[in-house]
Amino acid sequence: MSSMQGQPIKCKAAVARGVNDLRIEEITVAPPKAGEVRLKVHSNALCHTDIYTLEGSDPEGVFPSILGHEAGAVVESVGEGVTSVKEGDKVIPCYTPQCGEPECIFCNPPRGKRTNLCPKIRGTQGGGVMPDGTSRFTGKDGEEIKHFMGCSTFSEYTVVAEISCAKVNDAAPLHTCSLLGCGVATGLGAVWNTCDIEGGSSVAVFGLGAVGLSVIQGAQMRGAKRIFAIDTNPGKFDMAKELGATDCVNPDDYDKPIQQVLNGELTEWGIDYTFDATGNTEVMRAALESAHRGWGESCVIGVAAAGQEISTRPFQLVTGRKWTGTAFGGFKSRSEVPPLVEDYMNNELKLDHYITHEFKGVEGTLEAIDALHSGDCLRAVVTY
Ligand code: NAD
Ligand code: AHE
Ligand code: ZN
Ligand code: ZN
Repeated sequence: MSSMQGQPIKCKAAVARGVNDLRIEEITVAPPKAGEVRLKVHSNALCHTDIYTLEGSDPEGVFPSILGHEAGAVVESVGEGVTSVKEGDKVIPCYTPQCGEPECIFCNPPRGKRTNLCPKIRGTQGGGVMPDGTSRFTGKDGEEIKHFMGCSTFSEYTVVAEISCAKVNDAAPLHTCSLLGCGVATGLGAVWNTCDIEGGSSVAVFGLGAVGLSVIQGAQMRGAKRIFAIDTNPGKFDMAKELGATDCVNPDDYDKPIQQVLNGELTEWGIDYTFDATGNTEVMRAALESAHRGWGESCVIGVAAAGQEISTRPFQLVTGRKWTGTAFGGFKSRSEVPPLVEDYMNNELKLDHYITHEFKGVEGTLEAIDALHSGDCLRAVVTY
């Protein structure tokens, strides 16, 4: 049994004190309550959404808080009634929980087969607290520090709901598998679950960060015949080609809107499936308008800054295009993340190429943020 079972743990965390104000501090992490699990975080891969929140762009962003939601961890202790994980288990904390309760229409068939959006703890999670409405984190003066996305993995220890814990293989390398806690799983799932593309389809991906590149990887694995990789940073094209892109396109090379290039010039009628992985609402529009006349489907993955809205001429939808979106690639976290880990361990899913930067210790989070801003970083993994 953990020597700290039932006791508060003092540890280091990167605390977001305010907009762009991230500080390394000692915090206290209370023991898990009923239905909760305390985790020793092993590695955290920085996701663009953490930065977006730190920059003050998320309407749900609250301060002070502990950000981070793409991680691998080990169970330190469990609260009353927890049965699905135990001390020592390796887990991927997931921001989309899966309660699995028989009455949850989002977790169960028939309709629940189509979604991963279990709402069981979404309200409290969005408010930065645990399901009972309180926080497990306190700062050095005893003040409350909020949670974030049900994960808060910019900390050596965190507390999450049991229903947010995907238990994975005991031999899983957590620093790589952390990527399956958000970005890479999202891109793969956008292709495999949300759009469920057919082999032989054409695909276009706008934005070649880890999310967009994993769309390419997923499309290639599904047998897409033509894959357009679009980015204003041509430095991203080599990796896109390695993963299966057939055409790399830089919108800055053209003097007309990129949708007119993709739909009408590079293709006659547009592209079967298009994905936004930039978070830019103008790009979302371009992605929709690049989709094929009659049946093209465009999937919003990117998270837009607060207050931004998307628009297009209704005619684009009248002529058969569909606009959709994805959260965590539609993967049901507890049942569908562990098989992704198995695929990685069996060499059926490649992940290592996304890790372009590695840092040590919670302090490394600050360096990881600088790296993510550099333009040549896909994922910066910090191992604590
Ligand atoms: P990233 O910043 O690493 O990559 C974004 C890429 O977009 C960069 O390569 C950049 O050069 C490119 N880009 C920027 N403006 C462009 C433009 N006008 N045209 C073409 N390319 C452009 O980000 P990421 O980690 O890959 O995440 C991508 C987006 O997905 C973010 O908005 C993130 O918040 C979001 N996200 C959503 C989910 C979800 O579940 N829906 C999950 C993870 C991440
Ligand atoms: N909280 C924001 C929206 C942020 C958002 O869209 N988050 C994505 C995950 S980004 C992961 O990197 C998401 O899946 N949201 C679904 C959910 O339930 O949070 C806002 O606008 O309020
Ligand atoms: Zn994320
Ligand atoms: Zn549910």
